[in-house]
Amino acid sequence: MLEVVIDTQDLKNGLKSIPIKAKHLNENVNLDRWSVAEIAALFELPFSDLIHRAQTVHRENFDPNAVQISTLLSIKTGGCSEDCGYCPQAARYHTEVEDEPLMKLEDVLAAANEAKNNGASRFCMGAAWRGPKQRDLDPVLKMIAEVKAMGLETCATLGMLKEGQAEQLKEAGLDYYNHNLDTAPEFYGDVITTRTYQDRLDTLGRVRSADIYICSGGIIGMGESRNQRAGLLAQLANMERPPESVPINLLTQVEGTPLNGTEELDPIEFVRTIAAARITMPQSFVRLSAGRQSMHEGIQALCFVAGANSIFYGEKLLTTANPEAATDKKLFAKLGIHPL
Ligand code: SAM
Ligand code: DTB
Ligand code: SF4
Repeated sequence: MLEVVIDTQDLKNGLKSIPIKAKHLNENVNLDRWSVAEIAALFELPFSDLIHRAQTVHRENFDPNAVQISTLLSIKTGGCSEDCGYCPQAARYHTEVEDEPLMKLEDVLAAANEAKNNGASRFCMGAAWRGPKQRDLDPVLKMIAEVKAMGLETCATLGMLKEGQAEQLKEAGLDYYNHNLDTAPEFYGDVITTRTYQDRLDTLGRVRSADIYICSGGIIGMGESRNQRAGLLAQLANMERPPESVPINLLTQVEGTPLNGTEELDPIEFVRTIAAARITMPQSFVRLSAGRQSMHEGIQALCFVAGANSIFYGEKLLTTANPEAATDKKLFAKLGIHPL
């Protein structure tokens, strides 16, 4: 039984139309299943054909000149117990990142206010935790409620969630939870050993059950194969409801982390990954995430043409650099892009 459902929130978020196949009566069941081979075949297309297909899908679903902007804040930096091979915040790696306490509420609110004044529509709070303990969660709930009250969309990335925690976040006013699958299941063990792929899927399940929007994607350029890039996208695209927001990060190499020194990914391959994400997840916001600082603006422009329609904005990601707001404003003006 099919029905066209026009959700005013979707319209507000910039969706132009809702394809009939994507919305079912009473539940949003994802009818599109993508095999890894089908996605790998997208990567193999001549570049112009791939971009044309991605841009066509993009235009069917979104305003092609609108880009959603989120600002990130690291509310708890460093000292993390996990062993994610890319991450400068893991305590076990010798990087320049220090273990800092949880930020004070007033400082978080000042940063959120600045992000809002700079035009961000969403404020994302990140913590270098394996997952929040209850005594950690309580002050974060307060931050979420107050940021929401400022009229910003709220996002948090706090690690793995236990039973009941997602409901508390929802109750506080959380709109999005970011928790990345990071890579394909078969490459995952080469990057992280302190939590499993299934742990990540379980957290995403809890977020979905609590009716919080999912932000989940991964990192490209960690030495994975093209097939494994396709494998990550298959995991995301084949979810019962694909994530509303899909961050595609280019590995930011940080001295002291195991993945520092990995062979650099060809930028065109990064654009291809964005295009494949757009085609396989037509209704998701695809975020051009970490890595923009080292990316030529021509490559960023190609990413927007390939269907990226969200970025992190502001000169810092969590601990590493992001382009200055003024640089991004110039790029948007040059490309005729307007923020959502
Ligand atoms: N500690 C929480 C967790 O890992 O679930 C939340 C914060 S963690 C830093 C959020 C995400 O940032 C990671 O899942 C990873 O995808 C991304 N990330 C971390 N370091 C990165 C790097 N050096 N380059 C690109 N992405 C990175
Ligand atoms: C995501 O996918 N990328 C952001 C956000 N979610 C939390 C984090 C990127 C972190 C890059 C390394 C750093 O700044 O520490
Ligand atoms: Fe910790 Fe998150 Fe970094 Fe992994 S990615 S080491 S969980 S802060």
